[in-house]
Amino acid sequence: MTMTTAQTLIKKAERREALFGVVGLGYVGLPLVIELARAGYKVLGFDILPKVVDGLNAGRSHVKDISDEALQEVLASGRFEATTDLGRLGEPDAISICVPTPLSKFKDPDVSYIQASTESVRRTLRKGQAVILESTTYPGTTRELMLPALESTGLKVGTDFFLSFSPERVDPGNPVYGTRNTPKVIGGITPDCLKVTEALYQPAIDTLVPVSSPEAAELVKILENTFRSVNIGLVNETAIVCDKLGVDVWEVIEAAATKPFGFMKFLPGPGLGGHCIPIDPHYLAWKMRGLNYKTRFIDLAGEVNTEMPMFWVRKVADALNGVSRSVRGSTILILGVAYKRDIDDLRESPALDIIKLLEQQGAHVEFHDPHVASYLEDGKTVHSVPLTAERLKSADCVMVVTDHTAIDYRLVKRHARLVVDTRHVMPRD
Ligand code: SAJ
Repeated sequence: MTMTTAQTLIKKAERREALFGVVGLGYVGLPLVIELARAGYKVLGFDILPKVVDGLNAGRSHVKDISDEALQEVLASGRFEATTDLGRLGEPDAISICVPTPLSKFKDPDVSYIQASTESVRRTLRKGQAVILESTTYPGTTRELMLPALESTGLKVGTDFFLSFSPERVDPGNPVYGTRNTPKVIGGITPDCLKVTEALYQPAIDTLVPVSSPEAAELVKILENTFRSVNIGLVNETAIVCDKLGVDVWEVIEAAATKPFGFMKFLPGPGLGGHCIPIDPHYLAWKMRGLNYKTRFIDLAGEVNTEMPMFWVRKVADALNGVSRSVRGSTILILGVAYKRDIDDLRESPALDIIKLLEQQGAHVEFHDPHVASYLEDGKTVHSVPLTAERLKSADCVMVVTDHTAIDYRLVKRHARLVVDTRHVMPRD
């Protein structure tokens, strides 16, 4: 009895004979490559950046969570090769698409990378291939945007090829949860799409969570990140409320967190950074606008979170005012510019907004970040300055924006004349 295409692919997966393709070798795609290779698959990685591909093939990882050693081990096993040649997308039996889904400057979803990848896959789509979209996107993208393109080849989904959505859940810098031990949600266009995708991921991921459709899987991811954005917005608003009432918001939150049920601790901060939390909820807001529904929580959380940089700049102005100084002409040292602690990523970092606001008010701003040596600001390179007693003493105000563990906060406390601490990390004794 001849096996169906689905059965053949499932067998190949069980025997680790399936060749796995991963499109997009960044902080999502590269960890997935490593786990797939460790599980026994041969993996062909695709990226549009030659320097990324060359670096990976030379055993150099550009992703903080993946060490060169882990990459070299996988290369030495002969189970990984990176290429820029998208014409080779006909080779893999499974293709995971892990490309960015940023916002356009009008805060609309920018699904151009998904479209470009889908087009590349379409060109070489063949019988027996499974395509899995991992990039966070609005509900409906898999069915409305990818499916028609792939079926325009004449191949039938669920029979000739398979299409699913399985959201990435990478938490950069998380020392406990990685790609293998984070449960993975999967939604297939057809039941066989789901079965095939489960068989393909099963060897590399400890726990799989099947759901009934790609839309459900797309919404799971958006709900996860909207949950964070809304709760961070709530504690940021609480920080503003406590400031007006002269109450310590961190004391209030720590005490609330002693409730053993029904409460989850989030902490106020300088605003919302990263490539996900500030962005993903707007994918849903955009989709629902098209259906005449206003997602008020998402929009309101976005408003509160984006006003936090200005809130903290006003705190700096108040602190300087307290010592009869103005922001204008003051030297302000920013500690930490990455969007969260112990990583080097600057995307959407509120530190950049804070620096811009302070400079607009005439301050001279320097920064120290142990993970960020420099970054490009309006075409010029700004370098991290060494954290020394002299530098601290000479600053009119020191502002903790990202609470990297590598920073010596006792040194800051000893020498800084004024400190504005947006992360409540300074020693309190
Ligand atoms: N933040 C706060 N207060 C908090 C928590 C976070 O102000 O209580 C800020 C952070 O400083 C950061 C931003 O929010 O600027 C996002 O922080 P994050 O901890 O959500 O970190 P991300 O965006 O790197 O990763 C998140 C994942 N994080 C966690 O679940 C802890 C997860 O939501 C997703 O897997 C990931 O986004 C993604 O790729 O979607």
